Amino acid sequence: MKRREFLIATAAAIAAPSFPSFAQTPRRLIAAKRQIEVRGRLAGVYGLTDANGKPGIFANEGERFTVAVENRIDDGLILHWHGQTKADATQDRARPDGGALQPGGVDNHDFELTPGSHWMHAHTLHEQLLLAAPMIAREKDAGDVQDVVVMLHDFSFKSPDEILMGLTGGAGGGHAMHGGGASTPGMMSRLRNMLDNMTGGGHGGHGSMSGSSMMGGPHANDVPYDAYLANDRTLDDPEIVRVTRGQRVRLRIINGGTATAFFIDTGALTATCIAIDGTACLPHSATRFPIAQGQRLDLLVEIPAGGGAFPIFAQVEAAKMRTGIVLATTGAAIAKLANDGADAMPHTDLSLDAILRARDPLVERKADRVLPMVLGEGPNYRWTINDRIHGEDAPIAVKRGERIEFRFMNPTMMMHPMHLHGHHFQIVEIAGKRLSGPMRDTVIVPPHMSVTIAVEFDKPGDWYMHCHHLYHMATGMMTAVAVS
Ligand SMILES: [Cu+2]
Repeated sequence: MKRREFLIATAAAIAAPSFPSFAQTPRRLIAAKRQIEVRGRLAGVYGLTDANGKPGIFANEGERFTVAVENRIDDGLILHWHGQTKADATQDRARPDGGALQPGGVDNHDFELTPGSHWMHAHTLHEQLLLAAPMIAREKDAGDVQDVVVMLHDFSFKSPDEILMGLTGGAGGGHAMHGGGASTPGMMSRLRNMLDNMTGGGHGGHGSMSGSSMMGGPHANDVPYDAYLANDRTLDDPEIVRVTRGQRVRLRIINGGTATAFFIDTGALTATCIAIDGTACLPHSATRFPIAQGQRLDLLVEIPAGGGAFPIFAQVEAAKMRTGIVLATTGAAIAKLANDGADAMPHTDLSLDAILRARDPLVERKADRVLPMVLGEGPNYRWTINDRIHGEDAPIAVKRGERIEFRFMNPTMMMHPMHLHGHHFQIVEIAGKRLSGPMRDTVIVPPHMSVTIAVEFDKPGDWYMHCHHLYHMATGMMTAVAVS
């Protein structure tokens, strides 16, 4: 499919005022190669589209994901249904014994879609090649709003393997799936001491590209990207979404970036956050919102009666680079937008999470167990959980019905967006302070901070828990929870 056709199909899909039932659309999803144009150059990437070339799915609450997934890429495919809490563990290839769908193969799925803004993506380095798509079940109470889906990506003309080599310095690090590398006795206690002291700085042993980590400050953006994309486009040629004066628009923003956290900047429009990670929260209004890798933001904005053009930016944390889309009424003049914002954004943190409250929080009760999860870093870009890379780890055994609190502690200099498969959880503690926070499936764990999440394990099976920074996951920052 030509880029223009693809873009037209995308625009038609996301700008339609009402949606046909998913059940009436062809129930196929095809993972295949495609080409896009980035900053004047053609790039070979992957896509996940239905038989009409529309990326991902947009269905309605209550509908089922009864879909045949076809693998038309020349490699094994491991897809994750991110945020689908109603799916059995066996529906997800991204599990310890899930294997890969071989080229030419078909997987048949059937489960009830979880309402809200979710997404699907490769659970491998293929994610860097844009193997990701929206997976949205429009809520019954979504009301008379225009839905606009925005998928963010970080983009490189380098292959994901080259990027990984650059990070590990070619040392191979503790590559996931292969194990290897001994865990150091005493490392845990040293990490804990470091966390207790919260002295900041002074820890070395970082990968070759991450020198600033050794200089003491928090560190982000360890991959030098060529571009940042919103719905496959840069601000050189952004998507223009036609909107109506006085109409409310629900932005459903998905951070499909592999190593990049953004801030959403709604500029002249005050936005009301009504859901995060696909779960409803009490309304909170602002113009700037953090969104880490894997997270989603549902923002309501109202187009002024006077009309106009309204850029919605996604700017990289701790940097000026940005991408975005433009909401525009008919006839509005659309100014050229710079790829850099005027000022650098701060680092992402938990200040939004500290304010947000879940619409449907967990019932308050004491956890059955509290488990410490120390996020660590070793030489040559070796990222660990409780001092182990995936492959050296043992799954965390949990009984069905248990409520577990995971206390993430981060003595490293990078933020880790920690994601649990198959469950939403509640944030119940930030930096030692208890709270009844939002429900999420991916939580920011800032450098030198602790944050605790509560999870009700209600479904048997093995569920991955990992950092959603793709290269942290690939080099070891992953484990599994085994629910029996
Ligand atoms: Cu990480």
